[in-house]
Amino acid sequence: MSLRVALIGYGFMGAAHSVGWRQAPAVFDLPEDVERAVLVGRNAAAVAQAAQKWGWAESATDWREVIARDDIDIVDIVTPGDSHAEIAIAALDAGKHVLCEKPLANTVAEAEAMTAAADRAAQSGVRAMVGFTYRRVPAVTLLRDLVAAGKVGTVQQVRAAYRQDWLVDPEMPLAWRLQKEHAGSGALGDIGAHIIDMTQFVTGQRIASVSGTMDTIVKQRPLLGSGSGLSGTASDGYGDVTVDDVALFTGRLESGALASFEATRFATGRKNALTLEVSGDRGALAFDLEDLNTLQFYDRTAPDELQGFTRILVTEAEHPYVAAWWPAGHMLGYEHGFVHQAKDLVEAIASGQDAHPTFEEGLAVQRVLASVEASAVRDSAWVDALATVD
Ligand code: SOE
Repeated sequence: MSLRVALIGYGFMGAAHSVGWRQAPAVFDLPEDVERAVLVGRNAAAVAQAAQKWGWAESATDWREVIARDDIDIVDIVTPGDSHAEIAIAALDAGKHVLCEKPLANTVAEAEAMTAAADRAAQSGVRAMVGFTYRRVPAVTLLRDLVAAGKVGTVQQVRAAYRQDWLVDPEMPLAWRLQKEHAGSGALGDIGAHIIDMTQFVTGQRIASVSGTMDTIVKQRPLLGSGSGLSGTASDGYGDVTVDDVALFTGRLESGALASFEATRFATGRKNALTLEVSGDRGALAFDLEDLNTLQFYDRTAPDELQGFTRILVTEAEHPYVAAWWPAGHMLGYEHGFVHQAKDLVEAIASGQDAHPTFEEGLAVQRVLASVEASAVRDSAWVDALATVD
């Protein structure tokens, strides 16, 4: 049998997910085959062209019609955040497995409704997963495994940063990611969500409370003229930026350990720099996305003459996901996370297991995002992130 996928959206993430769906059955021995059935988008000519380029059998313009089809098993949502809830809930109610891009929603209320729909659908074996793809970089999965195995001992502090610089140019047009009604928030929800999820994933703990501050550095930008997404060109008029450019926040994990976070689109010179460091009483682990095939490990229990960070080359067959790829020392890249994501979802569907990160885990991230925003408007007061609503 094969699982037939409908992908809704065809921007940057549409390309990345298409690679994932194409490569997963070619590289891994999946329990079910995968078919790239339909690519959905609003512009008929553009979506047809993308479907042909990325190997989708068909294209369509109406996601509701596609979801109603009996021959679709998985609905993969890569649209802007303002349509995640409507599409995901409709797909789950129609009995389709769902993969939804991060952050799960634009608000906690939407994420709660989506999680309730996922819980209902789970009773008939339907799976719902959020696309926090970086969990599936082998070095990040290994980091999580090593923390769980006690290699750093008790986690005492976490340092996380996700830094980009694509907004430093004030003439960069007012794309959907800069509009609250479409994106929910700015750097916070787009890239801060990744480091929140990664912190909760690698420590196995939720972020219980936060104190944060946010800033919008360029407050007006040229309206989008021709083009779309982030690659459009500017027109003459200007409009207000309604989201954050920078979010800085501190969190306390459930254990009480402190974690610091920086999410910014104004880190001049930093293109896609994500770093995560976990410090414990026995050792430390550090990950850097710009060097994603490696993990740094410091073992405090090693003899004095061997003290120092060790660079683990995460390309051994014993490392997560790696055995199916190339011999040791042959590197993986950004796109492999999307392949691993497709593989893990197919395996969860076939085995009847939860597909992590579940919508419940996506909702937990959403509560942290809302808590940072709530804290920022209250002079950085500490906000309980476990129960936060909008
Ligand atoms: C844009 O900031 C973006 O594409 C994010 O939306 C992705 O989640 C991240 O992988 C790269 O940067």
